Amino acid sequence: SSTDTEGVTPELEKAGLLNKTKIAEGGRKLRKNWNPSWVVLVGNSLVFFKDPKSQNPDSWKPGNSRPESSVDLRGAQLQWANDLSSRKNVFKLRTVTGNEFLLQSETELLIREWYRTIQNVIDRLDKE
Ligand code: I3S
Repeated sequence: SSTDTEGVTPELEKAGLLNKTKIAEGGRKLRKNWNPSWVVLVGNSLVFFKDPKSQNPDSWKPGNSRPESSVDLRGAQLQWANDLSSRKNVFKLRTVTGNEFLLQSETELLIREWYRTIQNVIDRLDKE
């Protein structure tokens, strides 16, 4: 975004602990490997941290902690995916590059909030 290029820190939308597994890379199916992940929604990106030390509100700021990976939400798609797992409260995030992730929480309210917040970002980017 323009704020990035100006060196302004983008806005933190949401952060929390979810269970995550990547199920496809560039359209190629991957074997599931569920792990807890500290997930941070900031600007146009969903950023994943595996280090529990990263679980503080400032961890996502540049230089504060090294993310495991980061997903560009522009053009991404979200869908509920209870058919893709025996786990409950699961949704799938698919990026334009064909990377697919499942995100899950034991708490229905929590996963609903994540779904709604990420969808809002995707919708905002679609309109730009
Ligand atoms: O959709 P799948 O393939 O049944 O997913 C399960 C398996 O990937 C399993 O791994 P292995 O087949 O490598 O042992 C995982 O341990 C499970 O967690 C996967 O299923 P869930 O329903 O948890 O997404």
